[in-house]
Amino acid sequence: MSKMSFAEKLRVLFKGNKNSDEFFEDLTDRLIEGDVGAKTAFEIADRLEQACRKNHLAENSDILQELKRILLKYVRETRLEPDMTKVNVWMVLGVNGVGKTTSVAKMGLFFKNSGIDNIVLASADTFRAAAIEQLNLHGERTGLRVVSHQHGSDPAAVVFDAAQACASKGAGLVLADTAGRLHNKENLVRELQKIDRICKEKAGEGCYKRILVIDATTGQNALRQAEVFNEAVGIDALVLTKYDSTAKGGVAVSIGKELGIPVAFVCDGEKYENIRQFNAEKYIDDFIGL
Ligand SMILES: Nc1nc2c(ncn2[C@@H]2O[C@H](COP(=O)(O)OP(=O)(O)O)[C@@H](O)[C@H]2O)c(=O)[nH]1
Ligand SMILES: [Mg+2]
Repeated sequence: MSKMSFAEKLRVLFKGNKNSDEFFEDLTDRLIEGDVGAKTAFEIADRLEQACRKNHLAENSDILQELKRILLKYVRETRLEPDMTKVNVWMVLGVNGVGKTTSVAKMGLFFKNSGIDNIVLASADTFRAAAIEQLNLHGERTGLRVVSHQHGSDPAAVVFDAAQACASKGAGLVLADTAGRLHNKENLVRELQKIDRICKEKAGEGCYKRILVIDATTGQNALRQAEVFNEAVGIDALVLTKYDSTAKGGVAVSIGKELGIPVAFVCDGEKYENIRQFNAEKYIDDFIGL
């Protein structure tokens, strides 16, 4: 398969005749290859075609600006900031391997570096012993406090203790790592709902967030994951990981359009500093090569 990015393919496409049906069909194909999702890709191409006809757009730059405008309507952006007068509890969700544990540590350090203290990482993926060790190691490296119980214990109890520890200082931020066994959907949903209740109970008014971690390289699987977790507990925001390892990245467009879930952070590497707040406009500019 070609390693060309969507932006590069778009540049090739724009060398041809923009006034043909073929152009919009090819654009649809490129959008699908870019992980936008078939349904959304057809809609985008349709809208662009209509706008081009209606406004007699012929210049590459005008068509690109119109495409940007359309994509920006679909992508959602949010800024996650803890309210430091209260206890904030953020539950971090996602299937195995997407980068939950790494993202918990990255967000913890991100907010620590922005001057927020009393950050507690909760090791609520008690299903795997390695996950607890992994978070402890991140705690040592970043200087962030970690609350953990032993392997196999009740994840909701870990979150409870972490929130308690955080609340003892009046206010703070709990970032809870969770397990992601999607193959056993029913159990996962039950377990998440139990953790969800504790988080809701422990967080201050408006300070509970459910954050879904999505691997940007997984394409339309990511949309399905978002649907499952959104149905189970409701998702407030996304963290998009492994943006460094994909030439595509259109998944934020389809999740924004289909589910209306906004992106809060993008991660583009394994290091702690490889995290930034999501900027929809910059994301679209990168995507289409503006
Ligand atoms: N290239 C890259 N790798 C990442 C990123 N985020 C996480 N990873 C890697 O993905 C793997 C799984 O991460 P982990 O946090 O353990 O996933 P979890 O199972 O969801 O907790 C690890 O090797 C991470 O270093 C990212 O933004 N870019
Ligand atoms: Mg993990």
